[in-house]
Amino acid sequence: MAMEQTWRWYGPTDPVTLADIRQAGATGIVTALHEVPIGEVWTEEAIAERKKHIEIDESVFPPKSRGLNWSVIESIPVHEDIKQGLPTRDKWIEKYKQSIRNVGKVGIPVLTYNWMPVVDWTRTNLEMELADGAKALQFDMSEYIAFDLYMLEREGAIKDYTPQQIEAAKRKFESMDAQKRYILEKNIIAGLPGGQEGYSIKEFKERLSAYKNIGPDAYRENLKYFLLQIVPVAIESGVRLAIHPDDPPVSLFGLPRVVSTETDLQFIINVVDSIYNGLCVCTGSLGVRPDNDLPGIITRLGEKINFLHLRSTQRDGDGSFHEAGHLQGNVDMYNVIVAVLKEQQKRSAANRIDIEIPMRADHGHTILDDLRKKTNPGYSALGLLRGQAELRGLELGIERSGVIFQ
Ligand code: DNO
Repeated sequence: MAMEQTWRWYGPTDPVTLADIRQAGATGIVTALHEVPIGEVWTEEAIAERKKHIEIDESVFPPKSRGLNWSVIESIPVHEDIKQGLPTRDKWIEKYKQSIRNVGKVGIPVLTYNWMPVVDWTRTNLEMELADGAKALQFDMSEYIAFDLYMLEREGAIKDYTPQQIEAAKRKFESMDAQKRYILEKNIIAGLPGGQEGYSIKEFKERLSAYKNIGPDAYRENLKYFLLQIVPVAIESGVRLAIHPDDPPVSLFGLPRVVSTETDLQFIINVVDSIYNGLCVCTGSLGVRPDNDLPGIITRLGEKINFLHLRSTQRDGDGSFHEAGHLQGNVDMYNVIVAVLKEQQKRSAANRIDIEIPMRADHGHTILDDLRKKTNPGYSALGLLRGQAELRGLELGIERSGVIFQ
């Protein structure tokens, strides 16, 4: 039984169209109502209207099915007051619950969210040139530290780094001209596509200061509080939650991060033991840490996986990494897919309703014609098409080889 092939679509303004996605071989759409302000309720009408747009082509008469369905929401972002555990959080949690109920009414089965404070996924360079001329997303530790120390000038930041790291960051900073510094700032804090918000340096500093007294333990408790409130609603509504791991899976800017390791994931699923309180396993995010054993995580926590982001990262030393080809880099994609298919077999034997786990190829390289186009970083069509095709081929090979029955 194959995984469900999905594709992230950024909505009607995405340069990659629904027709393109169909041709790429995906049947599931992953998207969000990006226009709804963070924290506000997603209304049943707005969700239903977007679903209809995705699934039915009304530009022809009579309207016809596009052969796609909206199978995963990515994401409904969590309001900062909830993450910070402010007294106002209950008001925002009520709104989140209402969104879950509305998602359930319209019938979208999986809802992705993340618990990263202030910043969502973070990269320093969106155009790292690879040996074959393709471009990849990169997180360069020295650039990140250079930004933190010399551009943001975060109070106390110096304590977070070793003398060697500081020296390397200083050299990096001195080698950059004003344009390079501007781009670095933009990449880090202006917000990547699908991320939560963009900030100016001043706003960013204000956001960071709200976390001054919130360490990892308190931050984890805030997550627990949130889950205890929303999981029962997700169960009632038939919506399977999928928390996305931290990307990268380490603390940035002194902020707490609590969705980075297997122990973190275990904590989350233990809060309420239900398939509705599940995970989005992003192999590229978790794979940045050598202590995350991906096939092992999938085998041990498999029952709770509601969504998969399949991609690979290459560690470049010192916490730096770049996005590798989907079958290259540090992620053992063969054993990842073997573990996923074994999990699906178990689900099938248990007659579960969610046997085919939705997967999408994540973060492709920018290649071919897309190098001359304006694209969403990591989400240009051709690189993802290559990744999706490679993953699909690997999956078929594994299935046919019978290895999952051994
Ligand atoms: C980046 C994405 C993230 C992800 C959110 C989930 O490519 O993986 O932006 O959508 O963190 O809430």
